[in-house]
Amino acid sequence: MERTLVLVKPDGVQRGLVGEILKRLENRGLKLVGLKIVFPDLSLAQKHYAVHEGKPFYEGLIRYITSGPVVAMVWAAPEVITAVRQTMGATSPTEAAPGTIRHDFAIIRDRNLTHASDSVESAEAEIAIWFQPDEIIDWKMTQEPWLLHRNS
Ligand code: 3AN
Repeated sequence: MERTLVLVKPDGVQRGLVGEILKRLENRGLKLVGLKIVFPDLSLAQKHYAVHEGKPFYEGLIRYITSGPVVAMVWAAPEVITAVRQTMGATSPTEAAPGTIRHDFAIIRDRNLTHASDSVESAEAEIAIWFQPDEIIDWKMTQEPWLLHRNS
């Protein structure tokens, strides 16, 4: 099943929004298969944001993500990458649709609370950066038939 990495970044943790973000993803019927709190060091931050290296905002991004604890999660579901990015909203909170996390809880792009993988390839690479394989739990959701079974 498709998987994605979600981070509640230091602003989300400091503002006490971990539960709210987790609840919204749980409410969508996604399966939580990995969860931990991490204080990212420089090396972890550089690996995570390697695609942005050299961009004008890179140094600030690294300072932001290493400025406090981050809650890292892995969620699984069909089309989970699209579903989670939809729940997060656009990168800039003022462009994010009402009802999305970034619209409802943030106001500027540089404090936009969350990260979510943008493709299957980046999801798998990012999960490997943040989690050891034995930290991912494969479990059967009892409500799965009511969420995922197709009619044909
Ligand atoms: P998203 O988190 O929506 O996937 P990315 O991965 O493109 O967005 O960007 C990662 C982070 O880099 C964003 N959360 C944002 O804070 C920052 N960022 C992206 N584009 C810019 C930009 N043009 N100027 C400043 N910061 C940016």
